[in-house]
Amino acid sequence: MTFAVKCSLCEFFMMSITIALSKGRIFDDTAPLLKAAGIVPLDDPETSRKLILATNRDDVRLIIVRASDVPTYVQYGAADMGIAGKDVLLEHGGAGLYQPLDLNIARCRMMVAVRSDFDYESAVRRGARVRVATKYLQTAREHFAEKGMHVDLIKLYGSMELAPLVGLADAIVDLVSSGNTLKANNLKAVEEIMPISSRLIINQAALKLKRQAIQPMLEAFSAAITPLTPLSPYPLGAAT
Ligand code: PRT
Ligand code: MG
Repeated sequence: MTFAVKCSLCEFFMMSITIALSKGRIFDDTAPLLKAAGIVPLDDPETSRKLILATNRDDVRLIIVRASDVPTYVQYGAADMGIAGKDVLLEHGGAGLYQPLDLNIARCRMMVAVRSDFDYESAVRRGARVRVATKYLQTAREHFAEKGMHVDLIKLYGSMELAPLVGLADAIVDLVSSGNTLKANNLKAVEEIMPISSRLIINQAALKLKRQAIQPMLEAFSAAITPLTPLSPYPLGAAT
């Protein structure tokens, strides 16, 4: 009897899946992919205060976390899988994570931007030491090292666009999507570092132990991905 109970609990554990997601653009773009995999949350994360959301499937639940915390929950196995931006994954480093799919969602670009009146090209030519504010220290460090530029990096947690306006930094490294935030703050993009999209991430141990449950989801996600249309070049240098 005890053995039978233990076994069914154990089977349920082996088959049940926790998916870590962040609210906002990632959730919005993920909902159709989840639906394609037959998963529909029972509450709307935008209006619900619940951090654990049940779904129409007894064996699948969603946890709602900060975008930058998704890889940490998956790395330590508190979630079996999750969806995170490449920006976030580069900063995290990807330890313990399997990254099988680029979902082509929440697309944007990682860019260097400065005040419209700042002559970035001349500062680079002169070898001036440029002060750069960003939330993306790893990515920024690598980018400027590749260019052979000496920069002082200042870590911020948000609203990077403000930094050049109040003299905290000469430049920022931030994500740009429509360009409207740069425009509204009298900034211009001067370099594109890389295109960004969100990836499916899976805990490496969960992939082995729960393959039976994970594999069909992986296939459903994969089939539902919209093919990648290349982003058109972003206008650099011009005050946007
Ligand atoms: O907001 P919070 O501090 O909780 O975390 P977060 O900003 O990391 O989360 P969220 O939900 O805003 O973003 C989640 C993921 O969406 C990011 O990790 C990116 O992979 C992706 N993404 C896609 C973006 C953007 N586009 C984007 N435009 N993330 C942020 N932005 C911001 C950008 O930082 C800038 O402030 O939007 C502003 C620029 O937008 P435009 O349209 O004015 O150019
Ligand atoms: Mg945000």
